[in-house]
Amino acid sequence: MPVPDADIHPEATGPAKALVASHQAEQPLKFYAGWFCPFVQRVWLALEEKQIPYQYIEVNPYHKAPSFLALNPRGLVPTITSPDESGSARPLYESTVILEYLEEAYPTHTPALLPKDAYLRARARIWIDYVTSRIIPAFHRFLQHQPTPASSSPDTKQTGRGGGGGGGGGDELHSLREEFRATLKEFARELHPQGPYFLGEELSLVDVVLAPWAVRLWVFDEFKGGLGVPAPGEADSEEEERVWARWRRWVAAVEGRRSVRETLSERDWYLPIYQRYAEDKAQSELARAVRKGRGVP
Ligand SMILES: N[C@@H](CCC(=O)N[C@@H](CS)C(=O)NCC(=O)O)C(=O)O
Repeated sequence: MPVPDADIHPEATGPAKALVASHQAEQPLKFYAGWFCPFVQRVWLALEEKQIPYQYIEVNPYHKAPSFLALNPRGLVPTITSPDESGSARPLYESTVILEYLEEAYPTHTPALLPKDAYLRARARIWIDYVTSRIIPAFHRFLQHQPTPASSSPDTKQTGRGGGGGGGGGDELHSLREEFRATLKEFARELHPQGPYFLGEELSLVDVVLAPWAVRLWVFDEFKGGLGVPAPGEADSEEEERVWARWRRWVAAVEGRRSVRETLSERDWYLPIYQRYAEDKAQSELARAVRKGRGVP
């Protein structure tokens, strides 16, 4: 029986629809993607930024078609194939592995998304890992949290569209919100002082790996009563004010990036997907891993 997650709008909409349409022609590099998936968006951003020719192939990864499992035994998007010298397609998966591969396999395609300097490259990898191992699990713990019966009195109800108001879901929801916000704050403290990007004026893989979640932060307003990042002038201290101002500048920079805008679909089609997470009904590998207290699968 298909998992509830399989119920996904079958194709990209909005700006991403046009981009998909312009990448249907046969190309050596095949990009097995799902329009809705933030891990896919990471790879899509790099392909677009670097202008690497690719053929976009829409896959519903929850159907686990045997032909797709033959490429990626875990049946996850993103997956790519690239031909060897004899023309046989070689598969690769895991978004961060694919991103590193694109950097190495297409050295003449600029911009380079990792610094040339070995120290700076290693530091970038620390923060790429931080995004996947800290920020994304905290995003999902907060999003998937359900109130225990004792904490679900009517005034602390948290889910449902617009539910939660400024309120709650009780202490647990509050601390998961804090925990998630703390991961963002730690990231924001590491941003280049002027930026606007993580390493400075130029976009890098550190920005690319977090951007898809940054443009999905609206899900917390929609389902969990907000994220609680203080509005300008409302932070508790000068240091907080400075850190959150820098965070907002980073978000604005990635939101404004052409590659980010053009790889997004219409919000209405993301809503039912994120509602399943917000009600903790999703059965994806990611949802189950978070439920079991593990990290990103
Ligand atoms: N660690 C993987 C995660 C990819 C992933 O979880 N993709 C989701 C879609 S957003 C998927 O294919 N899910 C299918 C499933 O959970 O069965 C990566 O970085 O590429």
